[in-house]
Amino acid sequence: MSAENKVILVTGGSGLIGKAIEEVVKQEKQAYENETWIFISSKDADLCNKEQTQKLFEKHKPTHVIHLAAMVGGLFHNMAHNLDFLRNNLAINDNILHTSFEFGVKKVVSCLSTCIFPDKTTYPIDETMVHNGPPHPSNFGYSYAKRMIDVSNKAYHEQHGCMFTSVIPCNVFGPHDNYNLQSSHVIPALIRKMSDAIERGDETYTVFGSGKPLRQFIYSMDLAKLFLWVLREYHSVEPIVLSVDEVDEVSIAEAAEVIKKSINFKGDLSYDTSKPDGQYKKTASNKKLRSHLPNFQFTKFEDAMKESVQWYIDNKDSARK
Ligand code: NAP
Ligand code: GFB
Repeated sequence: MSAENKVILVTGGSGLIGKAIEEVVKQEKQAYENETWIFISSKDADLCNKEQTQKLFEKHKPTHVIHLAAMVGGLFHNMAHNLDFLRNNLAINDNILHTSFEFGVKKVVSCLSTCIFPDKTTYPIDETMVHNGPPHPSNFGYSYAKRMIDVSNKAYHEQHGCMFTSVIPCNVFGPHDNYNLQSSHVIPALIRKMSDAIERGDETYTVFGSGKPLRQFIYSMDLAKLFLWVLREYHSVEPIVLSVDEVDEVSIAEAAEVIKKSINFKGDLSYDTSKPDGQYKKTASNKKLRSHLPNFQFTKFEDAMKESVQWYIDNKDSARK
């Protein structure tokens, strides 16, 4: 980005990824003194509400927006609330994109997810395949709302020349995650539940599902660095996958074993196959990212897990539960 003063509004700033971006911005503050960063939560504005969104933009007059705010959840939360995920995220996304257009925001970077890709597909999945068929039934509400971001970005670009783009992260984990067991993703759920099992002195812990599904997990701090690169150096409306390499894909069972080791749970893990597995795999190619950043180093999964577990242990009383 050029040197003139910028005001970067981060919606969803209080969440897992928002907090990681805030941490990285703090670390690099000296480098970008012409940037003012504003991290907001739903307490600052309910972005489902157009008027509150408008007031937020009037207050901060952002020149750039990183749009993270969304109704977000794991497999079980999505399965139980597909309509809410659809309506809330359609409303939030339309309010942010249209208000950004009305205020002449120079660039908006929004967030899709590798879980919105077609359920029946060839692998690895890449950015060109987002709309090539229906998503997995477990989270169709969230998926269609997210896909409409990409459609909207292209419409704003075609009709008004807006630089509205999006990134497609794989599954994310790290400090400041959501540990509420009704809505959380698998990694924070297992961290919290294994921590509780240790406190109770349990000798076994039951992981939901077969443990066989495969996932690519990116550490939130790595994703934050990539988000900043997209904001400053990526100038296309086409989405870009931000994921670890395909070889780094692990099974839920392997992830559970890494959590077990990191948190030092001495008991045995068992698997409750009466619980749903969700998507078996959603292997994404990060070839496009690698063509721009061939040498980007992802944090080793075990090291990132140790940091995430330690953060939870140090902050379990204040963590989002
Ligand atoms: P998160 O930890 O659940 O945080 C969600 C954020 O959105 C919070 O800051 C929340 O504010 C805000 N928010 C929710 N509803 C809002 C509303 N109506 N008005 C204003 N703010 C609202 O989410 P995350 O995991 O950081 O995800 C951030 C983005 O990445 C989302 O767009 C998500 O779809 C995407 N993504 C996440 C993953 C993942 O594995 N986590 C993977 C791929 C893509 P409060 O704190 O006030 O509730
Ligand atoms: O992170 P997760 O809930 O979502 O992972 P997805 C679900 C997988 O982990 C399933 C297993 O195979 C579950 O059976 N699992 C085991 C658990 N124990 C647990 C547990 O205690 N809690 C949870 N949540 N899972 C989501 C999408 O899919 O990916 C969302 O539904 C979102 O829309 C997210 O995009 C990134 O990876 O299956």
